[in-house]
Amino acid sequence: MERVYIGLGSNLTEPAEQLRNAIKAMAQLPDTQLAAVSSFYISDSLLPGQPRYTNAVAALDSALAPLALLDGLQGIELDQGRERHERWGPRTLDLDILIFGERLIDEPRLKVPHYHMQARAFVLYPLAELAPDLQLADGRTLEQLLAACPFEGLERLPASL
Ligand code: PH2
Ligand code: MG
Ligand code: MG
Repeated sequence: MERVYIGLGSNLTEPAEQLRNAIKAMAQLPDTQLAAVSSFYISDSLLPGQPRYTNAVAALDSALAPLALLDGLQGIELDQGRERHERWGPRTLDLDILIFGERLIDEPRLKVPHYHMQARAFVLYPLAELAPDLQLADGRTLEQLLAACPFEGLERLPASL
């Protein structure tokens, strides 16, 4: 089993409900257990002109290989109506593998640690709820990343799951 952190995001069709459904679906993945879920957070889209996003981070313990887990997550995205049009377009559900155990992965379909997480408050703050002492496989600590990434613009929802 390896500890895996997943970033969840949605800005279409009842985003909080999309996240709750995705969490239930991830708990049903083969050889995988749901270990923890962060609070939900709302923030503006990085791309202007889109609805606001709801984001969260989930911790899984999984015996799946990274690409098998990615297949499972992409299946959940499709089940929940994900359509891929423009890059960074609005979406019903985005499931990103942020961290996979101690691994550094550099494959065409999958780069881990997730290459944008270092500068995104909507990833780092929910992740810090679950793993404040996390160290990335490349040596950086979550504490260092948080110090360079203001909480500004994030709204933490009191009731989430
Ligand atoms: N995801 C994007 C683009 N912009 N903005 C927020 N607030 N949250 C997201 O998850 C997000 C975004 C593409 O992955
Ligand atoms: Mg994303
Ligand atoms: Mg994605």
